[in-house]
Amino acid sequence: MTEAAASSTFTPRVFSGIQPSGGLHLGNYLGAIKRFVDMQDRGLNGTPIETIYCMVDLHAITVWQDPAALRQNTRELCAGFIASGVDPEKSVLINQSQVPEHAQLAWIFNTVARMGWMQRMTQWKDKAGKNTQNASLGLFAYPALMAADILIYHATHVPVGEDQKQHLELTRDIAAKFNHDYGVEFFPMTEPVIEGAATRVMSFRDGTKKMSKSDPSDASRINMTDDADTIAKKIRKAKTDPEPLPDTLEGLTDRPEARNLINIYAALQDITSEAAIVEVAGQQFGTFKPMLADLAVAKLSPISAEMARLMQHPDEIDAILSRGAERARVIAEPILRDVYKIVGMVR
Ligand code: AQP
Repeated sequence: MTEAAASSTFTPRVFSGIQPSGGLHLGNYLGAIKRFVDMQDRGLNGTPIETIYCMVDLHAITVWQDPAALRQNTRELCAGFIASGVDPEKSVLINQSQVPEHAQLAWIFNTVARMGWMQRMTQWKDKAGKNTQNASLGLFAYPALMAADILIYHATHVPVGEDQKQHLELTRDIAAKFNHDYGVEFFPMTEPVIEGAATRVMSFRDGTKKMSKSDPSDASRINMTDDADTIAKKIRKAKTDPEPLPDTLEGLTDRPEARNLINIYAALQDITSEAAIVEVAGQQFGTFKPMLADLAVAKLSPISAEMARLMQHPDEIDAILSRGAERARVIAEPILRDVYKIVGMVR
């Protein structure tokens, strides 16, 4: 089966997810949610496309989550999606565990994926660390569940940050092996969509590490719930170097912290990093950082205010997720039924 043949027969559909494993941060917003909203509102290359966005709580529990915190983080993540512009009328907005077909298809994929594939995943190596014997089986199988999240909707496009590229390649490997083993053209060859100036937002403490929920240093990231003063303070204190900003991106080679701030500045304004560096060429960080802080506060404060308002109404959030699950299952149920038929399950 050629890739072109595989992808051309499927209705274009977008799926992506975020783990409720902690508070949302600027990396999640610029690398993922902001782009989810663009796809929902502008479609893919101008063509309208169906969009499904998910809080992946089953993924979150592959490392320990306090149950009360998980519930709170799931609702807060849903509020973050909506406050950022994901419209539950336009997009299907779901919590993963409320659509059981994800986990059901993941089991089938556990039998398709190979141990060697999983062992090569850098996220597995990073998160399990040296003590792999003590990591959960779920953490090891994480990419098979992610493949199921995507393929249970026959999703053709997945907007993600750079760090998820390898998992998307594995999703294609699983789809291709399933199709090959069962002699079908059932699953699409899903395309990752990794675009924009901020596909990899880095830590404010170390420009070689990605900004992450699990970084023990709160100063390493901007949380979407941070107030204006905290945002400004974190940007002011972000690690940089003593040189002024150059007039081309080449001038930022070997200056990862400066490059990170330029990428953030560009992504917040929806311009390219090339355009951003031209705009601020020659500035010292003493001038650039306050400008970046003002921009970040202007863009992020309305979102955090709306998140706080939505969090006053957890029942409404739960109702949105129930409705989303119903809509999602209309797509997922028949696909799972067909998978069981293909595999030979008596139903
Ligand atoms: N720093 C980042 N820059 C750009 N995009 C990012 N994403 C995450 N961090 C950055 C993108 O956000 C989406 C959801 O990520 P996730 O929460 O499911 O998992 P993650 O990548 O493991 O996020 P964290 O913050 O790093 O969580 P922890 O600390 O728990 O491991 C994905 O599209 C991801 O690319």
